[in-house]
Amino acid sequence: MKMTHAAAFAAGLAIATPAMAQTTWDMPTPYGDSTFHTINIAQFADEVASASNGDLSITVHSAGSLFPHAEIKNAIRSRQVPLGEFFLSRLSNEDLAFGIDSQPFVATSYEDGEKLWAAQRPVIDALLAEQGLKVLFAVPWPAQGLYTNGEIKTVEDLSGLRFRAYNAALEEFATLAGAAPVQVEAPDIPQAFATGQVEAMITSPSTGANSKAWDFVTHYTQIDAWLPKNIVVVNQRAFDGLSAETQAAVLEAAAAAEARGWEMSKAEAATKTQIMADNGMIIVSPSPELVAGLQAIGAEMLENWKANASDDALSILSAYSN
Ligand code: PCA
Repeated sequence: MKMTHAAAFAAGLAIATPAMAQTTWDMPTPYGDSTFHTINIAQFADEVASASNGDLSITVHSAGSLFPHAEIKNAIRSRQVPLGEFFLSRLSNEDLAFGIDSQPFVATSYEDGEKLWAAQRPVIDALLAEQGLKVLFAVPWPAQGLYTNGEIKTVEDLSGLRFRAYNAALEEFATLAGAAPVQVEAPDIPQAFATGQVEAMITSPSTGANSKAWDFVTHYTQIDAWLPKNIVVVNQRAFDGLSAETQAAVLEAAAAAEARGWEMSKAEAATKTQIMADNGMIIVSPSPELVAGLQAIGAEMLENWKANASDDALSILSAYSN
């Protein structure tokens, strides 16, 4: 009797509850939970779970908790994790095509950012496919601005500052401005300022507000210099191992996440700048002298970029300029 009862109970449960998750994927990101990108990928994970009827469940691991930023791409490549998010232009040491969105003043509006991504995507798709990686989507950070103590009136005012950097382009930028670049991951920014490791930075209002920049700098100068992107990538073999229905669910959720992420980014620019102002930061427009000096640095960087870029990378720039 007991056995029959248990069996009937189990059968009833199987009917009454939705299908259990068959596959669980871990998804690392370098950025913290309050970052809009992380909120967006958490929603992507939710949508994949519901659209696949629980067949695929994705667990987001934020703030570099599963893999350090520098290792995420290779962790996906070697199938230590099936998918993940990272800062696209960090791959520019592999091919400069990855870094065009972090070149100053190439694309500074969302409209131009979209055009640039359309030109960049086929090249990025092909480069990552060679490594067994499939692009799911990419989302830009808001335009990058300058955080300092005191007002910066000309590029010369940046001279000698310990300058936080997040990729090679920003290192080059800081160096050309006469500053001293120091690589610091986004979650470590408050600590790096508190300990004096860095004293200025360029990043979005999102990262500025999330790191409570008002605790360590007085001024935010809206130089709106570039719109760098995060990218979400899946291991092709892991993707191929999913059922056709689940693959379709992932691609559909990815397209939705890309569209939603760009809108979130646009909204962030204003709301996070306001939060910095509300917390006492002085928000300034750059002086014409500062703009001219920054543009001269950007022009020099772009010449360097062109001189070292692959033909595919150069094709992005010509497609974008057309
Ligand atoms: N925030 C990230 C990347 C660009 C941005 O706006 C960071 O500062 O690391």
